[in-house]
Amino acid sequence: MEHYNVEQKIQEFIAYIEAKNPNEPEFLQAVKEVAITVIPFIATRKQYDGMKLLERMAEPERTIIFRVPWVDDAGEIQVNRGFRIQMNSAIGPYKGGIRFHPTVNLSVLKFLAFEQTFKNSLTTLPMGGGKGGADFDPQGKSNMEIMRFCQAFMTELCKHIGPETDVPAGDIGVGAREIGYLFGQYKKIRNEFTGVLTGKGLAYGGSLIRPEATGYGVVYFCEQMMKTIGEDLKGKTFVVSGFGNVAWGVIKKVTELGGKVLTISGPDGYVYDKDGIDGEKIDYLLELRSSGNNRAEDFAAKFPGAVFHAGKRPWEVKCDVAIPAATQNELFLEDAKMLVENGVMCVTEAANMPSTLDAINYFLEHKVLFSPGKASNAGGVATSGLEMTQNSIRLNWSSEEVDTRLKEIMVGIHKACRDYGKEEDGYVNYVKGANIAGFVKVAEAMLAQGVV
Ligand code: 2IT
Repeated sequence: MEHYNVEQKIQEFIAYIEAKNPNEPEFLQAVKEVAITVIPFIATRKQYDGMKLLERMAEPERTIIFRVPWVDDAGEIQVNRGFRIQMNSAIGPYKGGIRFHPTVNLSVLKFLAFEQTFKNSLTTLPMGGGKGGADFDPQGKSNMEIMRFCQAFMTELCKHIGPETDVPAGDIGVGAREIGYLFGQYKKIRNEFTGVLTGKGLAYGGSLIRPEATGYGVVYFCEQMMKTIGEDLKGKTFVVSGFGNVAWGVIKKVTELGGKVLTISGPDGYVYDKDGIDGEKIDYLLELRSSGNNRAEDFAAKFPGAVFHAGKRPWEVKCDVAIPAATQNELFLEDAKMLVENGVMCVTEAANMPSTLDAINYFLEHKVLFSPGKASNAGGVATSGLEMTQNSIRLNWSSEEVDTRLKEIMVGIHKACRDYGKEEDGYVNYVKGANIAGFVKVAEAMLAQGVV
Protein backbone atom coordinates (compact mmCIF):
# COMPACT_ATOMS: atom_id res chain seq x y z
CA MET A 1 0.00 0.00 0.00
CA GLU A 2 2.75 2.40 1.09
CA HIS A 3 4.72 1.55 -2.06
CA TYR A 4 1.64 2.10 -4.24
CA ASN A 5 1.10 5.56 -2.74
CA VAL A 6 4.63 6.66 -3.48
CA GLU A 7 4.42 5.36 -7.05
CA GLN A 8 1.17 7.23 -7.49
CA LYS A 9 2.68 10.42 -6.07
CA ILE A 10 5.52 10.18 -8.58
CA GLN A 11 3.11 9.71 -11.49
CA GLU A 12 0.93 12.61 -10.33
CA PHE A 13 3.91 14.88 -9.91
CA ILE A 14 5.25 14.04 -13.37
CA ALA A 15 1.81 14.65 -14.90
CA TYR A 16 1.64 18.02 -13.12
CA ILE A 17 5.09 19.06 -14.41
CA GLU A 18 4.22 17.85 -17.91
CA ALA A 19 0.98 19.84 -17.99
CA LYS A 20 2.68 22.94 -16.67
CA ASN A 21 5.67 22.80 -19.00
CA PRO A 22 4.47 21.50 -22.36
CA ASN A 23 7.04 21.26 -25.15
CA GLU A 24 9.97 21.22 -22.72
CA PRO A 25 11.31 17.66 -23.12
CA GLU A 26 14.78 18.26 -21.65
CA PHE A 27 13.35 19.99 -18.58
CA LEU A 28 10.86 17.18 -18.10
CA GLN A 29 13.62 14.58 -18.41
CA ALA A 30 15.73 16.26 -15.71
CA VAL A 31 12.79 16.69 -13.33
CA LYS A 32 11.64 13.09 -13.86
CA GLU A 33 15.03 11.69 -12.89
CA VAL A 34 14.96 13.69 -9.66
CA ALA A 35 11.29 12.96 -8.89
CA ILE A 36 11.72 9.19 -9.15
CA THR A 37 14.49 9.18 -6.55
CA VAL A 38 13.49 12.08 -4.28
CA ILE A 39 9.71 11.55 -3.84
CA PRO A 40 10.21 8.20 -2.03
CA PHE A 41 12.69 9.98 0.25
CA ILE A 42 10.31 12.88 0.93
CA ALA A 43 7.72 10.29 1.97
CA THR A 44 10.02 9.20 4.80
CA ARG A 45 10.40 12.70 6.31
CA LYS A 46 7.44 14.10 8.15
CA GLN A 47 8.68 17.70 8.15
CA TYR A 48 8.61 17.73 4.32
CA ASP A 49 5.03 16.55 4.13
CA GLY A 50 2.75 18.97 2.29
CA MET A 51 5.46 21.61 1.87
CA LYS A 52 5.43 21.31 -1.96
CA LEU A 53 9.22 21.42 -1.95
CA LEU A 54 9.74 19.73 -5.32
CA GLU A 55 6.91 21.75 -6.90
CA ARG A 56 8.61 24.94 -5.72
CA MET A 57 12.06 23.75 -6.88
CA ALA A 58 10.71 22.97 -10.35
CA GLU A 59 9.40 26.52 -10.81
CA PRO A 60 12.15 29.08 -11.54
CA GLU A 61 12.16 32.01 -9.13
CA ARG A 62 12.54 34.23 -12.17
CA THR A 63 12.93 33.75 -15.93
CA ILE A 64 14.37 36.58 -17.98
CA ILE A 65 14.08 36.43 -21.78
CA PHE A 66 15.47 39.27 -23.87
CA ARG A 67 16.30 40.50 -27.34
CA VAL A 68 19.99 40.57 -28.27
CA PRO A 69 20.42 42.73 -31.38
CA TRP A 70 23.88 43.20 -32.89
CA VAL A 71 25.57 44.09 -36.15
CA ASP A 72 27.71 41.53 -37.99
CA ASP A 73 30.90 42.21 -39.96
CA ALA A 74 28.92 42.65 -43.18
CA GLY A 75 26.90 45.45 -41.56
CA GLU A 76 23.78 43.34 -41.32
CA ILE A 77 21.59 43.47 -38.21
CA GLN A 78 21.25 40.13 -36.38
CA VAL A 79 18.72 39.28 -33.68
CA ASN A 80 19.26 36.55 -31.09
CA ARG A 81 17.30 35.51 -28.02
CA GLY A 82 18.97 35.78 -24.62
CA PHE A 83 17.93 34.02 -21.40
CA ARG A 84 18.75 33.89 -17.71
CA ILE A 85 16.94 31.36 -15.55
CA GLN A 86 17.19 32.28 -11.86
CA MET A 87 16.11 28.93 -10.52
CA ASN A 88 16.75 28.82 -6.79
CA SER A 89 18.45 31.19 -4.31
CA ALA A 90 17.71 29.32 -1.08
CA ILE A 91 21.36 28.55 -0.27
CA GLY A 92 23.18 31.39 -2.04
CA PRO A 93 23.21 33.75 -5.03
CA TYR A 94 22.13 32.18 -8.34
CA LYS A 95 25.15 30.54 -9.91
CA GLY A 96 25.60 28.76 -13.22
CA GLY A 97 27.03 29.05 -16.68
CA ILE A 98 26.06 30.83 -19.88
CA ARG A 99 25.73 28.76 -23.05
CA PHE A 100 25.97 30.14 -26.58
CA HIS A 101 24.73 27.47 -28.98
CA PRO A 102 22.04 27.29 -31.67
CA THR A 103 20.20 24.56 -29.67
CA VAL A 104 19.65 26.89 -26.69
CA ASN A 105 15.98 27.33 -25.78
CA LEU A 106 13.86 27.63 -22.64
CA SER A 107 13.62 23.86 -22.10
CA VAL A 108 17.38 23.32 -22.32
CA LEU A 109 18.21 26.19 -19.98
CA LYS A 110 15.53 25.21 -17.46
CA PHE A 111 16.88 21.66 -17.32
CA LEU A 112 20.39 23.03 -16.84
CA ALA A 113 19.28 25.48 -14.13
CA PHE A 114 17.35 22.74 -12.33
CA GLU A 115 20.35 20.40 -12.38
CA GLN A 116 22.61 23.25 -11.32
CA THR A 117 20.59 23.80 -8.13
CA PHE A 118 21.27 20.21 -6.98
CA LYS A 119 24.87 20.27 -8.21
CA ASN A 120 25.71 23.50 -6.43
CA SER A 121 24.15 22.18 -3.25
CA LEU A 122 26.36 19.07 -3.49
CA THR A 123 29.54 21.19 -3.59
CA THR A 124 28.75 22.32 0.01
CA LEU A 125 29.51 25.92 -1.06
CA PRO A 126 26.87 28.68 -0.71
CA MET A 127 25.61 28.86 -4.30
CA GLY A 128 22.03 28.80 -5.61
CA GLY A 129 21.10 27.56 -9.08
CA GLY A 130 20.91 29.47 -12.34
CA LYS A 131 21.72 29.15 -16.02
CA GLY A 132 21.64 31.40 -19.05
CA GLY A 133 22.58 31.73 -22.66
CA ALA A 134 21.55 32.57 -26.17
CA ASP A 135 20.69 30.78 -29.40
CA PHE A 136 23.79 32.39 -30.90
CA ASP A 137 26.15 30.18 -32.94
CA PRO A 138 29.78 31.16 -32.34
CA GLN A 139 30.96 28.85 -35.19
CA GLY A 140 32.41 30.89 -38.02
CA LYS A 141 32.05 34.24 -36.24
CA SER A 142 34.97 36.68 -36.20
CA ASN A 143 36.54 37.83 -32.96
CA MET A 144 34.92 41.25 -33.33
CA GLU A 145 31.51 39.68 -33.93
CA ILE A 146 31.94 37.62 -30.77
CA MET A 147 32.86 40.78 -28.86
CA ARG A 148 29.89 42.75 -30.15
CA PHE A 149 27.55 39.89 -29.38
CA CYS A 150 28.88 39.53 -25.81
CA GLN A 151 28.49 43.29 -25.30
CA ALA A 152 24.93 43.28 -26.61
CA PHE A 153 24.08 40.28 -24.41
CA MET A 154 25.55 41.90 -21.28
CA THR A 155 23.90 45.26 -21.96
CA GLU A 156 20.64 43.62 -20.88
CA LEU A 157 21.97 40.91 -18.53
CA CYS A 158 23.82 43.44 -16.34
CA LYS A 159 20.47 44.68 -15.01
CA HIS A 160 19.76 41.29 -13.45
CA ILE A 161 23.07 40.02 -12.04
CA GLY A 162 25.66 41.04 -9.45
CA PRO A 163 28.17 39.45 -7.06
CA GLU A 164 25.54 39.03 -4.32
CA THR A 165 22.64 38.29 -6.70
CA ASP A 166 23.61 36.10 -9.62
CA VAL A 167 27.10 35.09 -10.76
CA PRO A 168 27.27 33.57 -14.26
CA ALA A 169 30.23 31.66 -15.73
CA GLY A 170 31.03 29.86 -18.98
CA ASP A 171 29.48 26.79 -20.56
CA ILE A 172 29.38 25.50 -24.15
CA GLY A 173 30.44 28.33 -26.49
CA VAL A 174 31.51 30.60 -23.63
CA GLY A 175 35.17 30.38 -22.59
CA ALA A 176 37.82 32.75 -21.25
CA ARG A 177 37.56 35.11 -24.24
CA GLU A 178 33.79 35.54 -23.94
CA ILE A 179 33.95 35.93 -20.15
CA GLY A 180 36.48 38.73 -20.71
CA TYR A 181 34.17 40.60 -23.10
CA LEU A 182 31.16 40.06 -20.83
CA PHE A 183 33.10 41.28 -17.79
CA GLY A 184 34.35 44.36 -19.65
CA GLN A 185 30.84 45.38 -20.65
CA TYR A 186 29.44 44.79 -17.13
CA LYS A 187 32.20 46.95 -15.63
CA LYS A 188 31.66 49.70 -18.18
CA ILE A 189 27.90 49.96 -17.66
CA ARG A 190 27.77 49.41 -13.89
CA ASN A 191 31.09 51.13 -13.12
CA GLU A 192 31.91 48.34 -10.66
CA PHE A 193 34.90 45.99 -10.57
CA THR A 194 33.42 42.97 -8.78
CA GLY A 195 33.42 39.21 -8.95
CA VAL A 196 30.20 39.17 -10.99
CA LEU A 197 31.45 36.42 -13.30
CA THR A 198 33.70 33.42 -12.76
CA GLY A 199 36.08 31.81 -15.21
CA LYS A 200 37.82 35.18 -15.52
CA GLY A 201 41.39 35.58 -16.80
CA LEU A 202 44.17 35.49 -14.19
CA ALA A 203 45.00 39.17 -14.80
CA TYR A 204 41.59 40.38 -13.58
CA GLY A 205 40.46 38.14 -10.73
CA GLY A 206 40.34 34.65 -12.21
CA SER A 207 41.40 31.53 -10.34
CA LEU A 208 44.19 29.12 -11.16
CA ILE A 209 42.87 25.64 -12.06
CA ARG A 210 39.39 26.95 -13.05
CA PRO A 211 39.93 25.97 -16.73
CA GLU A 212 40.99 22.45 -15.73
CA ALA A 213 38.59 22.09 -12.80
CA THR A 214 35.56 20.44 -14.42
CA GLY A 215 37.60 17.72 -16.11
CA TYR A 216 39.95 17.20 -13.15
CA GLY A 217 36.97 16.96 -10.80
CA VAL A 218 35.35 14.33 -13.04
CA VAL A 219 38.49 12.21 -12.90
CA TYR A 220 38.86 12.63 -9.12
CA PHE A 221 35.26 11.46 -8.80
CA CYS A 222 35.89 8.52 -11.15
CA GLU A 223 38.91 7.54 -9.05
CA GLN A 224 36.70 7.42 -5.96
CA MET A 225 34.12 5.27 -7.74
CA MET A 226 36.76 2.83 -8.93
CA LYS A 227 38.20 2.65 -5.42
CA THR A 228 34.89 1.23 -4.17
CA ILE A 229 35.57 -1.89 -6.27
CA GLY A 230 39.26 -1.99 -5.38
CA GLU A 231 40.43 -0.52 -8.69
CA ASP A 232 42.42 2.52 -9.77
CA LEU A 233 42.87 4.31 -13.11
CA LYS A 234 46.35 3.05 -13.95
CA GLY A 235 46.43 1.04 -17.19
CA LYS A 236 42.66 1.44 -17.73
CA THR A 237 41.23 2.37 -21.12
CA PHE A 238 38.92 5.38 -21.42
CA VAL A 239 36.40 6.30 -24.08
CA VAL A 240 35.74 10.04 -23.94
CA SER A 241 33.29 12.05 -26.05
CA GLY A 242 33.48 15.77 -26.69
CA PHE A 243 36.13 18.15 -27.83
CA GLY A 244 35.82 21.12 -25.51
CA ASN A 245 37.08 22.40 -22.21
CA VAL A 246 35.65 19.54 -20.15
CA ALA A 247 37.01 16.75 -22.38
CA TRP A 248 40.38 18.50 -22.38
CA GLY A 249 40.58 18.55 -18.57
CA VAL A 250 39.47 14.91 -18.37
CA ILE A 251 42.09 13.74 -20.88
CA LYS A 252 44.89 15.68 -19.14
CA LYS A 253 44.14 14.18 -15.74
CA VAL A 254 43.44 10.62 -16.95
CA THR A 255 46.76 10.62 -18.79
CA GLU A 256 48.58 12.01 -15.76
CA LEU A 257 47.14 9.21 -13.59
CA GLY A 258 48.27 6.49 -16.01
CA GLY A 259 45.05 5.82 -17.92
CA LYS A 260 44.81 5.63 -21.70
CA VAL A 261 42.27 7.76 -23.59
CA LEU A 262 41.21 6.06 -26.83
CA THR A 263 38.67 8.51 -28.26
CA ILE A 264 37.40 12.06 -28.53
CA SER A 265 34.47 13.28 -30.60
CA GLY A 266 33.08 16.34 -32.35
CA PRO A 267 29.75 17.07 -34.02
CA ASP A 268 31.09 15.34 -37.16
CA GLY A 269 32.02 11.97 -35.60
CA TYR A 270 34.66 10.44 -33.35
CA VAL A 271 38.39 9.76 -33.43
CA TYR A 272 39.85 6.44 -32.29
CA ASP A 273 43.56 6.53 -31.54
CA LYS A 274 45.02 3.14 -30.59
CA ASP A 275 48.19 4.86 -29.31
CA GLY A 276 46.18 6.93 -26.84
CA ILE A 277 45.47 10.66 -26.83
CA ASP A 278 48.23 12.22 -24.77
CA GLY A 279 51.19 14.64 -24.85
CA GLU A 280 51.26 16.91 -27.90
CA LYS A 281 47.84 15.62 -28.97
CA ILE A 282 46.29 17.27 -25.91
CA ASP A 283 47.98 20.55 -26.82
CA TYR A 284 46.75 20.24 -30.40
CA LEU A 285 43.21 19.71 -29.11
CA LEU A 286 43.46 23.01 -27.23
CA GLU A 287 44.94 24.71 -30.28
CA LEU A 288 42.14 23.53 -32.58
CA ARG A 289 39.50 24.54 -30.06
CA SER A 290 40.87 28.03 -29.54
CA SER A 291 40.86 28.55 -33.31
CA GLY A 292 37.11 27.81 -33.19
CA ASN A 293 37.44 24.42 -34.88
CA ASN A 294 35.71 21.43 -33.24
CA ARG A 295 35.91 19.03 -36.17
CA ALA A 296 37.17 15.65 -35.01
CA GLU A 297 38.19 14.88 -38.59
CA ASP A 298 40.72 17.71 -38.56
CA PHE A 299 42.21 16.35 -35.34
CA ALA A 300 42.51 12.84 -36.81
CA ALA A 301 44.22 14.14 -39.97
CA LYS A 302 47.24 15.27 -37.95
CA PHE A 303 48.16 11.97 -36.23
CA PRO A 304 49.01 8.71 -38.05
CA GLY A 305 47.49 6.42 -35.38
CA ALA A 306 44.18 8.29 -35.31
CA VAL A 307 41.19 7.02 -37.31
CA PHE A 308 38.12 9.17 -37.93
CA HIS A 309 34.66 7.57 -37.82
CA ALA A 310 32.22 9.91 -39.56
CA GLY A 311 28.78 10.48 -38.03
CA LYS A 312 29.27 7.97 -35.20
CA ARG A 313 29.40 8.10 -31.42
CA PRO A 314 32.40 6.57 -29.62
CA TRP A 315 30.43 4.19 -27.34
CA GLU A 316 31.01 1.25 -29.68
CA VAL A 317 34.69 1.18 -28.65
CA LYS A 318 35.56 -1.37 -25.95
CA CYS A 319 36.80 0.30 -22.77
CA ASP A 320 37.05 0.06 -18.98
CA VAL A 321 35.66 3.55 -18.35
CA ALA A 322 33.33 5.75 -20.42
CA ILE A 323 33.22 9.51 -19.91
CA PRO A 324 30.56 11.39 -21.91
CA ALA A 325 31.85 14.97 -22.00
CA ALA A 326 30.06 16.59 -24.95
CA THR A 327 26.45 17.61 -24.29
CA GLN A 328 22.94 16.48 -23.24
CA ASN A 329 21.44 13.30 -24.70
CA GLU A 330 24.52 11.92 -26.41
CA LEU A 331 24.42 8.42 -24.90
CA PHE A 332 21.33 6.35 -25.70
CA LEU A 333 20.01 2.94 -24.59
CA GLU A 334 21.66 1.18 -27.54
CA ASP A 335 25.00 2.76 -26.54
CA ALA A 336 24.54 1.66 -22.92
CA LYS A 337 23.92 -1.89 -24.16
CA MET A 338 27.11 -1.87 -26.23
CA LEU A 339 29.17 -0.51 -23.35
CA VAL A 340 27.84 -3.14 -20.93
CA GLU A 341 28.30 -5.90 -23.51
CA ASN A 342 31.92 -4.79 -23.90
CA GLY A 343 32.50 -5.00 -20.15
CA VAL A 344 32.54 -1.33 -19.10
CA MET A 345 33.26 -1.00 -15.34
CA CYS A 346 32.42 2.64 -14.81
CA VAL A 347 30.53 5.45 -16.55
CA THR A 348 31.31 8.89 -15.17
CA GLU A 349 29.25 11.69 -16.69
CA ALA A 350 31.20 14.86 -17.43
CA ALA A 351 28.58 16.73 -19.49
CA ASN A 352 25.18 17.74 -18.10
CA MET A 353 22.60 14.95 -18.66
CA PRO A 354 24.51 13.19 -21.47
CA SER A 355 22.69 9.88 -20.86
CA THR A 356 19.01 9.36 -21.59
CA LEU A 357 16.78 8.03 -18.78
CA ASP A 358 16.58 4.52 -20.29
CA ALA A 359 20.37 4.41 -20.72
CA ILE A 360 20.81 5.36 -17.05
CA ASN A 361 18.33 2.68 -15.98
CA TYR A 362 20.19 0.10 -18.05
CA PHE A 363 23.46 0.91 -16.27
CA LEU A 364 21.78 0.78 -12.87
CA GLU A 365 20.06 -2.54 -13.63
CA HIS A 366 23.40 -4.01 -14.68
CA LYS A 367 25.09 -2.67 -11.54
CA VAL A 368 27.64 -0.68 -13.52
CA LEU A 369 29.26 2.13 -11.53
CA PHE A 370 27.39 5.14 -12.91
CA SER A 371 27.55 8.76 -11.78
CA PRO A 372 25.28 11.58 -12.98
CA GLY A 373 26.87 14.80 -14.20
CA LYS A 374 25.39 16.83 -11.37
CA ALA A 375 27.69 14.91 -8.99
CA SER A 376 30.76 14.12 -11.08
CA ASN A 377 31.05 17.41 -13.01
CA ALA A 378 30.47 19.63 -9.97
CA GLY A 379 34.19 20.42 -9.73
CA GLY A 380 33.74 23.18 -12.31
CA VAL A 381 31.20 25.18 -10.40
CA ALA A 382 32.91 24.29 -7.10
CA THR A 383 36.06 25.98 -8.37
CA SER A 384 33.91 28.92 -9.49
CA GLY A 385 32.85 29.07 -5.84
CA LEU A 386 36.52 29.12 -4.87
CA GLU A 387 37.07 31.96 -7.36
CA MET A 388 34.25 33.90 -5.66
CA THR A 389 35.91 33.36 -2.27
CA GLN A 390 39.26 34.60 -3.58
CA ASN A 391 37.56 37.67 -5.09
CA SER A 392 35.83 38.39 -1.77
CA ILE A 393 39.00 38.20 0.29
CA ARG A 394 40.98 39.92 -2.50
CA LEU A 395 43.65 37.25 -2.59
CA ASN A 396 44.73 34.60 -5.09
CA TRP A 397 45.48 31.06 -4.03
CA SER A 398 48.21 28.88 -5.59
CA SER A 399 47.37 26.06 -8.01
CA GLU A 400 48.14 23.55 -5.27
CA GLU A 401 45.77 25.23 -2.82
CA VAL A 402 42.90 25.33 -5.33
CA ASP A 403 43.54 21.79 -6.57
CA THR A 404 43.65 20.42 -3.02
CA ARG A 405 40.32 22.07 -2.19
CA LEU A 406 38.81 20.81 -5.45
CA LYS A 407 39.89 17.27 -4.65
CA GLU A 408 38.49 17.48 -1.12
CA ILE A 409 35.18 18.71 -2.49
CA MET A 410 34.96 15.85 -5.02
CA VAL A 411 35.78 13.28 -2.33
CA GLY A 412 33.08 14.89 -0.17
CA ILE A 413 30.48 14.72 -2.95
CA HIS A 414 31.35 11.08 -3.56
CA LYS A 415 30.86 10.32 0.11
CA ALA A 416 27.51 12.14 0.22
CA CYS A 417 26.32 10.15 -2.82
CA ARG A 418 27.40 6.90 -1.16
CA ASP A 419 25.72 7.76 2.12
CA TYR A 420 22.36 8.41 0.44
CA GLY A 421 22.73 6.01 -2.49
CA LYS A 422 23.98 2.76 -0.98
CA GLU A 423 21.59 -0.13 -1.57
CA GLU A 424 21.07 -3.28 0.47
CA ASP A 425 23.42 -5.38 -1.66
CA GLY A 426 26.15 -2.73 -1.28
CA TYR A 427 25.74 -1.31 -4.81
CA VAL A 428 25.86 2.49 -4.84
CA ASN A 429 23.09 4.17 -6.82
CA TYR A 430 24.83 7.51 -7.41
CA VAL A 431 21.75 8.93 -9.17
CA LYS A 432 19.65 8.47 -6.08
CA GLY A 433 22.51 9.53 -3.79
CA ALA A 434 23.23 12.76 -5.69
CA ASN A 435 19.58 13.75 -5.99
CA ILE A 436 18.77 13.19 -2.33
CA ALA A 437 22.00 14.71 -0.98
CA GLY A 438 21.55 17.75 -3.25
CA PHE A 439 17.88 18.06 -2.33
CA VAL A 440 18.27 17.97 1.46
CA LYS A 441 20.31 21.16 1.87
CA VAL A 442 18.09 23.19 -0.47
CA ALA A 443 14.95 21.78 1.18
CA GLU A 444 16.16 22.65 4.69
CA ALA A 445 17.01 26.21 3.63
CA MET A 446 13.62 26.63 1.92
CA LEU A 447 11.75 25.29 4.93
CA ALA A 448 13.60 27.68 7.23
CA GLN A 449 12.88 30.69 5.00
CA GLY A 450 9.13 30.20 4.74
CA VAL A 451 6.91 30.36 1.67
CA VAL A 452 8.76 32.94 -0.42
O1 2IT B 1 27.47 23.26 -15.86
C1 2IT B 1 28.20 23.88 -15.07
O2 2IT B 1 28.33 23.52 -13.89
C2 2IT B 1 28.92 25.05 -15.57
N1 2IT B 1 28.79 25.37 -16.75
C3 2IT B 1 29.79 25.87 -14.67
C4 2IT B 1 28.98 26.81 -13.86
C5 2IT B 1 29.77 27.78 -13.04
O3 2IT B 1 29.13 28.70 -12.50
O4 2IT B 1 31.00 27.65 -12.92
